[in-house]
Amino acid sequence: MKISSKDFDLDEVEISWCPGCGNYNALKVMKEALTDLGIKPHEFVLVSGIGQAGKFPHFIKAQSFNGLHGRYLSAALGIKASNPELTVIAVSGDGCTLSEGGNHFLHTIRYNPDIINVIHNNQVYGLTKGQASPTSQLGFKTKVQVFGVINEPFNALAVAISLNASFVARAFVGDLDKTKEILKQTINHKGYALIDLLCPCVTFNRVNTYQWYKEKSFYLDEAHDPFDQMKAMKLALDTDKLALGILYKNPKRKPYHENVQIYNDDKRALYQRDLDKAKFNQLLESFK
Ligand SMILES: Cc1ncc(C[n+]2csc(CCOP(=O)(O)OP(=O)(O)O)c2C)c(N)n1
Ligand code: SF4
Ligand SMILES: [Mg+2]
Repeated sequence: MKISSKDFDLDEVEISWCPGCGNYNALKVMKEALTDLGIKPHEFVLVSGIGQAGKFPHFIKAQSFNGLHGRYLSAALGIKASNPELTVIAVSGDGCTLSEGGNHFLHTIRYNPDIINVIHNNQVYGLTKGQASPTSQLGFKTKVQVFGVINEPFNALAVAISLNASFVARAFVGDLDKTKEILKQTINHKGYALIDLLCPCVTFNRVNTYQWYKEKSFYLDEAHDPFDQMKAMKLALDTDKLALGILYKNPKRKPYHENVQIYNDDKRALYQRDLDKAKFNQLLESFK
């Protein structure tokens, strides 16, 4: 049966984001990308942390898991590893992913689970009312950082490329059509697929606005070779001109679940297997 983006709507839910928040476009684009790819609500799981972006699964019909702040990626890895049939999409903010969850971010890239990681990057802590996040730019003033941010911003794309992540992309929610195409490629990738989604916070970040991102960004064209790690790194390190599109792909990495012993001889998801009671009892005995 053909699906439409309305199949992902939750009728009785009131969306609590501010009018104009970039998260609305992120939600719209996600529903449309899933529709185009024919992924039905029961075939994917949305996993999130805490924050405005972390509310994402509350506003879309899907199976979902709302984890702890900064801890959503390990839940996503576990879900995919126990049921590789599911499409697992992990969504959270720049703060949740790169500050509270910085350690999990690094090691998830190393594990290379077959998940999609969407960072709604608004360069601020939105939910807690506008403190600087790890991606806030130098000099960004807030009620806490009254003299402006003094720490160098965390460059998620450069870090991911340096760790040889299997897929690294950037998109801007101000451009729905192109973002949808980039997101579809991200979802289709096999292995850890990161998309840094520039997603303005219209209430607490009056510097990095829709207009600011529009002026600062440009699209990669066909001349860009996404398999060239050094060129991708150069693009990621350029924070004056923000490259949009697929920056880097590493075809050499196998997804995590294909490397673990439990799937060597039996490709079935864990839920499809019978419990081996003898082995289970043996395990329990071993703890006595
Ligand atoms: C362990 C922990 N530390 C801090 C908080 C408070 N907290 C909740 S959301 C948030 C910031 C979220 O910022 P970000 O991830 O960028 O998401 P946004 O709201 O901007 O979408 C913080 C600090 C918390 N809930 N748990
Ligand atoms: S505070 Fe910012 S991130 Fe949160 S809903 Fe409002 S505009 Fe969006
Ligand atoms: Mg944020």
